Amino acid sequence: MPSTTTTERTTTAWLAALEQRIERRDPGEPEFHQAVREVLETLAPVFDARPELREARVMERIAEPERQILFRVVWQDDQGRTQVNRGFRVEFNSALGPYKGGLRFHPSVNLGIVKFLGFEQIFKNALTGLGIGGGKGGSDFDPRGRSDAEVMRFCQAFMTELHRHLGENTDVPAGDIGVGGREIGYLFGQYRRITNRWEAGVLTGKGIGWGGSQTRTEATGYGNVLFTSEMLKVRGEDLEGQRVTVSGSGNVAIYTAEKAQALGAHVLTVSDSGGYVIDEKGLDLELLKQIKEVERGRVSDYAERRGGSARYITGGSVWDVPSDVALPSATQNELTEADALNLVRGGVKAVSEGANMPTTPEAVRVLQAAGVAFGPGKAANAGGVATSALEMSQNAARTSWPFERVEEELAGVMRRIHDTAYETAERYGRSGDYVAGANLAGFERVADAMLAQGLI
Ligand code: NDP
Ligand code: 2IT
Repeated sequence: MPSTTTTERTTTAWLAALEQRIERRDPGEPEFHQAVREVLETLAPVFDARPELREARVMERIAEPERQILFRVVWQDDQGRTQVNRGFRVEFNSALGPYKGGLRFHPSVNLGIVKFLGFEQIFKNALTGLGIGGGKGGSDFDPRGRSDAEVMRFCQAFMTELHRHLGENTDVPAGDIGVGGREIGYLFGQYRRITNRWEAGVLTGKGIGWGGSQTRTEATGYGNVLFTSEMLKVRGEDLEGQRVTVSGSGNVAIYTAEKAQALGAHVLTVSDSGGYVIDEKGLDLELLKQIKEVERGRVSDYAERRGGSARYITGGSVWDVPSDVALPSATQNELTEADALNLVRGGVKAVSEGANMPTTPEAVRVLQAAGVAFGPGKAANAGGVATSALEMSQNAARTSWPFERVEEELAGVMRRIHDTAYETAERYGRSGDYVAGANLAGFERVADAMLAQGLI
């Protein structure tokens, strides 16, 4: 039908112009632009079907954060020297609930990175169906090589400013790269001290003894493996006996490996910014946890202590290792077009993003064109934030649920997210395209709430 073609062309051109406006407005934020582009590229069908959304300029509104907070963080190191860092919190969208999303402490953190993460978080959180808005924050503070006392002083200084913007019904941070249980503890202690309130729901990822939820530590990794299993099920397969490669060796990577092993997979690799380990016998997770979670060591230490079956490769790419299933769980843009071509040559069947935006757009295209099942982070790694929302529910009810209950809820959420992404893609004629399905479904939930709430 020529008229449909014309509309589609017009919508695509309009979306491209919108993208350019967003890029011009905030230059120098390449990761944010990439995240916006990846969403806009898939939204034409919904704007064609529902012109009122275009009329109401909902996408322009979503791409503009509701509030951006930048602040100075001054603290003292163990030598008594003054250190100055920058703190960020981007409160992106609260149409569906309080701002919710992690804090990242890494030297690479800047406003563009926080905005990319916050933008992704809006759609991810909408997909969980659990009533949480989107936000993200962090600092260019580098926790690597810092003592516990230094990390504590930094967290206290960071929270001394951030606390005035938070609240269990306002904005609820959690962890991300460089922020785990230790940091959440120090942040919570300082929040409580300043506000004189036991407000458990103001942070998630807390310790089990003081308001934390069972399964939160495991949730992102477990969730991504559950999502991968759902994608494989559609193809009449499961994880039993599959060769799995995992990148990263932090929170997400470790529990990805644990769940994949529990489902019978052979998990071969982990990595860090220095290199990767290939362990032909399959990872020894107890040893990995001891080195990473207790000693805060490197994957090279793992290879040394594991003995014969493990090799450490300095530099290089973990995606050089052929596998049936690849689960990137380190950081953005870590799986490139060349890596994707390698994976396809090695016969990969599924790639699912534990990290946020780890696969470059060119790599996504290669994988999808080759018929590989591709799980985008917004859907595949939503188990972490979903379990954070379950932690908030438990905090609000002043109760705590057993591990099995939270794990069962998590499995249900991941199944629903998979089915929603799958069915939405079908409905819009993008069968099997989980990127389009997740973006369209997440966008519709946020857009409908915004329309109903007036000019916000
Ligand atoms: P951690 O800090 O626990 O671990 C991060 C891992 O990724 C480390 O092995 C680290 O290696 C590696 N890494 C980080 N930056 C780089 C880099 N620039 N180059 C190479 N390797 C790097 O973080 P998480 O496991 O929590 O987070 C991993 C990813 O998962 C991130 O993309 C995060 O946004 C995403 N995510 C996390 C969730 C959570 O609940 N924690 C939820 C959903 C997504 P090194 O030590 O050498 O830096
Ligand atoms: O990217 C993410 O979803 C997270 N880092 C978890 C956020 C959260 O609030 O649990």
